[in-house]
Amino acid sequence: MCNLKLLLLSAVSCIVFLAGCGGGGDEDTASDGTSGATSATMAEPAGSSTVSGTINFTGTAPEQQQLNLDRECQELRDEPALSQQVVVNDDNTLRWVFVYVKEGLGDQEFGVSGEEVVLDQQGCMYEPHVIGIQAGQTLKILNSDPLLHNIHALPEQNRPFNFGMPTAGQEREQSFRVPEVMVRIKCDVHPWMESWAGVTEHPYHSVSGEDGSFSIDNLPAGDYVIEAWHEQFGTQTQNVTVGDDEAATVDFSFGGEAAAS
Ligand SMILES: [Cu+2]
Repeated sequence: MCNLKLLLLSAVSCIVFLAGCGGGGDEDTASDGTSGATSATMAEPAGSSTVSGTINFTGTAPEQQQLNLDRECQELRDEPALSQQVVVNDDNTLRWVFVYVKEGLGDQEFGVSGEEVVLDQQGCMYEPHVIGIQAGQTLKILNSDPLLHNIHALPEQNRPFNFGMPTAGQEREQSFRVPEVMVRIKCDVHPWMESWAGVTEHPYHSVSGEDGSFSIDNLPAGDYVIEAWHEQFGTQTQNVTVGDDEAATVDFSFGGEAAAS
């Protein structure tokens, strides 16, 4: 009887999430070796340079819109859910900007970081909204909610993945094989749920936080093109030269007149 019940359950979820069960093709991701944390090494050669800075916002900061959650999701939350698309901090800096080394590392090869990048589903929102991850690095996807989410990645260079996570405490590992800035991730059950992953060949990336700052550490000395990406304001690049044991500062400005390139 137990087996029959299981069979019925999976049949039902297949009907609801056809794409996740049929042509999803994500099953082999875990066995292709790219997500094997045990064999991963830390990125090398680790340098001694740092490029850091602040993402400033110019113009009038828009109000963060309150999202229209369904009742089931609202009941999980103490506070209303706010849109994460444009988040201007109190000090007029911009959150959720993905900053990375776009050019300048040449043909250097980097070991894949053994650290997992965690993407949680919590209160019917993704946490965090923007992640940086190396190609081949493990992305650990969690469901902290006692309800069904269907996580759906929509890359152009990488293999898409799409599957349901029906219970609280569920975990699943994925990875992206090749660099891609950016990969959109959404939930097919809750249309407001959206997250972005910046996938790079190397570990030199950062996401601006609650003070608008970013920091790219352990860089080798060199001449670099640094790109900053924001989902509404597009991308900007700047050149920077940094020597051994040096720290260089690169600030960006988005919004207002300085909007998207
Ligand atoms: Cu969801």
